[in-house]
Amino acid sequence: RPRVLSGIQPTAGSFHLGNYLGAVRQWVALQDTHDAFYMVVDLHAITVPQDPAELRANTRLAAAQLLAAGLDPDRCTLFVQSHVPEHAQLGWVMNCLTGFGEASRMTQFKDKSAKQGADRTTVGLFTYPVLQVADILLYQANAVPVGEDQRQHVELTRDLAVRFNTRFGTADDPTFIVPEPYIVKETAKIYDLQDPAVKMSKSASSPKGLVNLLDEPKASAKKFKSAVTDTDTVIRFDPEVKPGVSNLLTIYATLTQTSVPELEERYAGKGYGALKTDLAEVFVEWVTPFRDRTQEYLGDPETLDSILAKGAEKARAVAAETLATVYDRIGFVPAK
Ligand code: AQP
Repeated sequence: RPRVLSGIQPTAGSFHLGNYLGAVRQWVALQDTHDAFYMVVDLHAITVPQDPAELRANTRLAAAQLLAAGLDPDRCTLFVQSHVPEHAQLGWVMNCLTGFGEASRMTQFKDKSAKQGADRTTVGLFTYPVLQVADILLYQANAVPVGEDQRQHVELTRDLAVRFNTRFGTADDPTFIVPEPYIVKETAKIYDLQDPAVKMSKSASSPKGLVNLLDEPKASAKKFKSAVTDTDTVIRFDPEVKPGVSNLLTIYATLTQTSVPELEERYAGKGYGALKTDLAEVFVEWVTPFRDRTQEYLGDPETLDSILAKGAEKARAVAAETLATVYDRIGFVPAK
C-alpha cells in the first residue's frame, strides 16, 4: 500500500474547521487505502513560545480530537512527534542541505515572522519547513495530505529528497521516495467567515471568523448566521465573485456529503438567511458527537497515552531504518 504522512500542531487547543476539512477529514479517509502515519507535531509547536502545562494538555487534546474525528489506531499509526527522536536527527541533516536563501523564500515564515517582529522570531520558526521535510522523508511517504497553505513545504521536501538522492545515492538505489502533495481541491482552503478573502487560521482570524470545533456549538452556530456574504441574494458557487457564499456552500456540501450543484438547486429562490441557518444546524449536528467523543478520549488518559506509545513504537521502527541509511550514506561512523 502507498504510504501517507501528515501532522497537526497542538497549539491552539481546539482544531478549527479549516484544519478538519482541509486535512483531518482526508486523513480519516486515507486509512482505508494507504499505510497511514499521523502525528501531533509538538516539536513544531515550540517554534513559538508555549506554556509547558498547556502544551502537554494540548498535545493530548489534539490526539483525542484526531481519534474523535475517526482515526483508528488499528488502521493507522498515530503518535507524538517528540516521541520519535529521529525527527530532530534527520532535521539537522536536512538543515545542512538547505540553502539559506531557499529557506528564506518560504512564504509562511515570511508572513509569521513579519507579524512577530525580528526580535521575537526564533531560528526554529525559520527552519520549521526543514523539520517538516525530515518528518515526511523519514517515513518514505508517497503522499502528504495537507491544505493548500502547506504546498510550498511539500515542494521543498521534494527538492531536498532529490538533492539527497543525487548527492548520496545511486540512481537505482535512491535513499528517499519523492513525495507528492495530496490536496483535495474543493476543501484545500477554508476561508475566514468574516473575511472570505483569507484562510481560516488559528493565529490570524478574528474570533467571529474562526470556527473552533470544541467551542460551545451555539456560539459557532451564531458565527455561521453572521457570516459575511455579499449584497446580492442569489446562492451560487462562484469563489471569485461570491467568496463568502461559496465558502459556506463548500462547508455545507462537505459536512453533509452533498454536491454543491445539488445545494444550489435546493436553495434556488431562497435567501442567504435560510442557507446560513441550515448550515448552522448541520454544523451543530455534526460537531456535537465529535465534542462528546473528544471528551471520552480525554477522560481516559491511560488509554490515550498507551495508543500514542504503541504508535511511537511503530513509527520509530520505520524512522530508525531511514535514519540509519542516511547516516551511513553521508559518511558517519556507525556507533558500536
Ligand atoms: N483554512 C484552512 N483550510 C484548509 N486547510 C487548512 N489547514 C489549516 N488551515 C486551513 C490545514 O490544517 C493542517 C494542520 O494545520 P496546522 O495546525 O499544523 O498548521 P497551521 O497551518 O499552523 O494551522 P493554521 O490555523 O493555519 O495556523 P496558523 O494560521 O497559526 O499558521 C495543515 O495540513 C493545514 O494545511
